Amino acid sequence: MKVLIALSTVLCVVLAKDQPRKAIVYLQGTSGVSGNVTISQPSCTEPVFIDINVVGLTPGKHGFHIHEKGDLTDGCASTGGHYNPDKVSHGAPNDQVRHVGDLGNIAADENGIAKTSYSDTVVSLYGARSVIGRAIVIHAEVDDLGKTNHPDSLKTGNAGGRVACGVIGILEPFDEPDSECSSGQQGLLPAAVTVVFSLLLTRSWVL
Ligand SMILES: [Cu+2]
Ligand SMILES: [Zn+2]
Repeated sequence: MKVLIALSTVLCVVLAKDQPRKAIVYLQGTSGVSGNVTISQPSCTEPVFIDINVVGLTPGKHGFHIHEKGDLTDGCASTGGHYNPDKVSHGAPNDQVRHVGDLGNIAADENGIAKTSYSDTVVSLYGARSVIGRAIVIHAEVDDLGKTNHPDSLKTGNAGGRVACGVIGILEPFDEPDSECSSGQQGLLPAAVTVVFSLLLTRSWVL
């Protein structure tokens, strides 16, 4: 497993170095909640930066997650559960064990405005686990971060209904290949060729 992670990091560095990505989410809800979120990542080895602007919320904390599907055919209800490729328990953003989509809570002020930004080291816009095409969902209630005795605490954080959602779309188009999308032999070969070629190139410069 560690070898795989190291290998995918190498591939990532080789193929996608210094190619920043930026995503945009237009959030809409049925009860007047709206806003937008931008997710940017300078390169695939660096954390994402998430910038959130939402209005129309009830004052207080609201669960804020990435759900697995970008399907809004039945509003926020059809976005599935929290994005959880590792099939682990729900948690807080800073927990070792958490869903990839667990971004904790956002806090709305007395005017219903939530404006905040932070980084996250688990969410990524690159590779097989990219969150592009999935959905961001804001909940009616506070996410308990998996820390209460409620039966849903370790599944959803018991954050209640879904008050707004939007699909994570591409803001700045990118054309470069995605490192992990070809993590089999098809991907390893060109990567190996790139490494060998750049080594040869370096040597010929030295000589
Ligand atoms: Cu959620
Ligand atoms: Zn979760």
